Amino acid sequence: MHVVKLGANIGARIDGVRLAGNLDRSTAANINTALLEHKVIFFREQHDLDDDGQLAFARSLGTPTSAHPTVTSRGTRLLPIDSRYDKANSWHTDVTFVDRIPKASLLRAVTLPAYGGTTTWASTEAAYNQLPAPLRALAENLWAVHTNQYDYASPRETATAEERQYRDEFVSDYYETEHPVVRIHPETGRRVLLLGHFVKRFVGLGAGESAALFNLLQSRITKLENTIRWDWRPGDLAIWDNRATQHYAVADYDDQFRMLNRVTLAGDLPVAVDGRTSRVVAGDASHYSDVVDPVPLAS
Ligand SMILES: O=C(O)CCC(=O)C(=O)O
Ligand SMILES: [Fe+2]
Repeated sequence: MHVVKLGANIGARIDGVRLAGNLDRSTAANINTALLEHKVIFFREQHDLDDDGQLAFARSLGTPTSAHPTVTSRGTRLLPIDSRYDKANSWHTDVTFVDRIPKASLLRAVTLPAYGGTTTWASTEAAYNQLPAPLRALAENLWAVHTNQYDYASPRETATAEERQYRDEFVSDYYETEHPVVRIHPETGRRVLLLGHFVKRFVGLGAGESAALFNLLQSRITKLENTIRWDWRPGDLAIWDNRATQHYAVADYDDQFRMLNRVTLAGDLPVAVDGRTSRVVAGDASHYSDVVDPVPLAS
């Protein structure tokens, strides 16, 4: 296994591993270590990996969740990321509207457009490290309200019937959770920022001040130096640490069809700098995901 670093703050490609075979425990542990260090890792052209193989590989790294808390009509184990329904061209960390934020996601390219359709990830650890002391103090004392009824989910005039159907399903149950803006990463012990497009406002602040502060912190996360952009080939698999990143699917492929399959791994409850954990305001996510405290994968 050969880890090729792709950027100073985020991203590595892993060569020399065939994911469809039965991976031994030490290889799985090395992959997890690379994931923690590089935040998003890429495996090129794993053509013999099918849905079952993707799930089996995911199980060597953790405990899969069901497909999604609310989007359940398109399969229960894998979530198809299908351009006809949603393009995810907005910066986010996955599923932060529940308390048990996923540890990681594994995304595999199935059908790609002839041009465009890259995905970009950003390191929320680098963004935290770059904060000047006064902004760190501010962020460490801030809590955000995350909900699945976020702005981006609101229906647009131009939405197609498929997009409307997807959005209706997305908000078919209401979830709201308060998370610290700075959380201690459960495996690395490092501080990371926790924001993204499910944030509705900050606890104790109104809409206007929340928007100003959100933009200030969010723009530090998505600074280009903190990002890595992946140009997919069929069979590519990306894994991101969903506790230390945000991502954005670039919607620059017109009306072409694009499909990738996602398997998500269960995570734990975020812990703030002062030791408090995230708090559910509405919704019960226990059918979606176990709360899984990280166990070191023995090498
Ligand atoms: O379409 C992509 O590249 C990523 C979509 C996304 O946000 C996800 O899979 O969580
Ligand atoms: Fe996503």
